[in-house]
Amino acid sequence: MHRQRTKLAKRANRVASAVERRGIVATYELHERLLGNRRSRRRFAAETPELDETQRRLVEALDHDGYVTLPFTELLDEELWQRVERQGAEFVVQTERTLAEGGQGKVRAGKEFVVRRWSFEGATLGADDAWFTACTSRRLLDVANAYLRLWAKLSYVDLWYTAQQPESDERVASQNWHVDFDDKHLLKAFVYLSDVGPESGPFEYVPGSQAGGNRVVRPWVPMGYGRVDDDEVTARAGSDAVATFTGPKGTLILCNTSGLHRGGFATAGPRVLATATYCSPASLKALSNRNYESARETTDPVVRFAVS
Ligand SMILES: O=C(O)CCC(=O)C(=O)O
Repeated sequence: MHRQRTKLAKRANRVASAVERRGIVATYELHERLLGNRRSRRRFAAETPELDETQRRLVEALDHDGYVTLPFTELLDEELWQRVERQGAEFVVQTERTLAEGGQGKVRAGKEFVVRRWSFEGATLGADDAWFTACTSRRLLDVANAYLRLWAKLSYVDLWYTAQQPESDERVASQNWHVDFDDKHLLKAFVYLSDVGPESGPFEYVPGSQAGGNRVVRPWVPMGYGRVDDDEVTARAGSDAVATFTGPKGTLILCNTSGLHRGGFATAGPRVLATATYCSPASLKALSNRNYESARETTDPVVRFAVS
């Protein structure tokens, strides 16, 4: 009797999850085709940003490969870089102190190897926050909007300290190949705040594997399929297909993570970076949450849209 009830409960749960999933997928499609994204595409088309040569080059590379990389100071100025670098150094001191005292810092369940500056604790960020200033600059935002062909939302802003771990550990969570399932109109920015070599958990990507790209391994679907095995990536994309982003401190990577990516398996020392996510208004995340409150005072409608 008890076993029968357990079986029934499991079945009911499965049905409920399938219904919920269908609801989420339908909501995404509705916002993608009719609601939020249509409005945001119209706004973009009415006021297409004027890009300079560097920005145009970035958008072209993103269109073709789904990623591009360059020194931070080729897009944004040296003074801002120095502020971001200082912010990173302070975060490292604070994090290493916490870890030395036996604390864990701000981590998310299942991804304890990444200590976050803000995580999802509702930070209030303004002009005094260097990385937030970079993320809300028109230089970067215009690239995101021009690539996504709409006014994007800035849904996540953070600093990450990826802790060193033994080589014998198994890769877990985002250390494995996966695609982000909450939106196909995605642009993530990563700025290395430590030198990143092959053993420091470099970010990796399969160029062209982004939604609509020329090397799609599996078509993108909202709520997706999580992890993809190494064998499938090699078999379908080819063993030479992977771009591994080693690079010095100050390297900026822009990437559409609706494509296959992984990173953060740092065995030679910690990896420190600043990260941000630009997405469309239809993103399952933008519809539900953002990890900060903006205290940035601006009358610029493009920036206001991104942070609201
Ligand atoms: O830590 C990394 O390099 C991977 C990050 C990642 O998977 C993501 O931001 O979606």
